[in-house]
Amino acid sequence: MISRRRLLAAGASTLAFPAQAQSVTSLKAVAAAKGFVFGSAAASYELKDADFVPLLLAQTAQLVPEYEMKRDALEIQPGVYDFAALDSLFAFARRGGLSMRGHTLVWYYANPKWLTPLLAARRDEKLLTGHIQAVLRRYPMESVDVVNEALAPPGTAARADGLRPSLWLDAFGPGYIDTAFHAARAAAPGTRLVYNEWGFEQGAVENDRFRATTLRFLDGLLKRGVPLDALGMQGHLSAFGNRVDQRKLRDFVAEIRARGLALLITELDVEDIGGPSDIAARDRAVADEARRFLDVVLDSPATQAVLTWNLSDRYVDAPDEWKLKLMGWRFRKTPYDTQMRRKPLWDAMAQAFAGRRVFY
Ligand code: 9MR
Repeated sequence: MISRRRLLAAGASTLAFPAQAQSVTSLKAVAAAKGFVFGSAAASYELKDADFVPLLLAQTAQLVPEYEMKRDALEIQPGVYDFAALDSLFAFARRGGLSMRGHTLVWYYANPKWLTPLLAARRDEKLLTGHIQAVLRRYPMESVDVVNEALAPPGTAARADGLRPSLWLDAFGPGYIDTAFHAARAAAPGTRLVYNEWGFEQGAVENDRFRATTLRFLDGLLKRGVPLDALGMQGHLSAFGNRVDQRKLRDFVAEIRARGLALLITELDVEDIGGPSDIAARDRAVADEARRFLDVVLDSPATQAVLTWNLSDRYVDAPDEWKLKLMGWRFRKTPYDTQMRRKPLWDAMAQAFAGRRVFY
C-alpha cells in the first residue's frame, strides 16, 4: 500500500519537475546503472544554501572541493594547517553517503605566498611530500589529483618534455612529478592516483600537439614505474569556440585505455562566450557540445567518472574579462540555472549517460 506521505512526496516532485517526472530523476542514478560515478565540484559555502543542498544530495554521488583542498586554502603558514572548510565538505559527504575526490595536491597555482621563496631557498623535498602526506593521511578519498596541469597549455611555448614552468620544476626539476606520486601512493595505498589536465578535448592543431605531448608524458611516467592510476580529463568545453573533434577525442581515449589507465572526467562545464544573446539558443548549444563530448568518452570502459565543475550556474564565477562584465554576461555552464531549474545540459547529460554501452 502506498502511504499518504509517499503520495504527497510523489505529487510534490511531479509539480517541481513535470517534464522529467516520468523519466530519470537523478544523474547519479543513471550513471550508477551504467557503471560509473557522477559527481560535482562544490565549495563549502554552498552547503549553507537550502535551495541547493537537496539538489546536490539528490543528483551527485561524489564531491570534489572547488577550493578547499588547494594548498593556499590549507597551509596558512609553513606547517600550520587550517582544515576547517575542508573538514566541513568531508563531513557533509559522509553524512550524505557521497564519496570524495581530492583536488589538488601539487599545482603551479593556488599556493600560499610563503611557499615559493621558501622552496627556492631550501629546495627541501619535504615541502612537497609533507603536504601530500598531511592531506592524504587525514582524508579518505576515492581518487585524488596528485599533480594538476604540469604541462604547458596548448599553443604555448614549451620545453622539449612539454612541462610548464613552475615553482616545483624550478626547485626539483622534472622529477618532482614522480616524487609526488610515490609519496601519494605510500600515504594512501587505497586511493586512485590521478594526473589531471585540460587541453586534449578539442580539435585544433595545437590540441593535436598537446595530445601527443600528453601521451609521451604519460608513457614516461608509466615506463619509470610511477604509480599512476588514471588520467583526469577536465572537460572544460566551449560551445562557440574551439569545438570537440569526436574522432580525435575517440583516438585519444583509446590511447589512454591501451595504457591501462582509467579516465575520469573531472571538471566538465561548457562555456558559452561568443554565443547569441538568446539564452535558449545558448543553452541548446551548450547541451549539444556536452553531448558530443560525453558520447565519445562514455563509449569507452576506461571512463569511470564524470564530475561537473559546479552543479548550478548560481555558483559559477563571473567572467574575468571586462567587456563581458560590462555586458552583464553570466555563464550558463552547468546543468542547473541560478534558480535551480534543470537546463538542456541536464537532459543532454542524462541521455548521454543512459546511452552508454555497458561493456562488462
Ligand atoms: O574554479 C576555480 C576558480 O574559482 C579559482 O579561482 C581557481 C584557482 O583556485 O581554480 C578554479 O578551478 C580550476 C581548477 O582548480 C583546475 N582546473 C581549472 C579550473 C578553472 O576552470
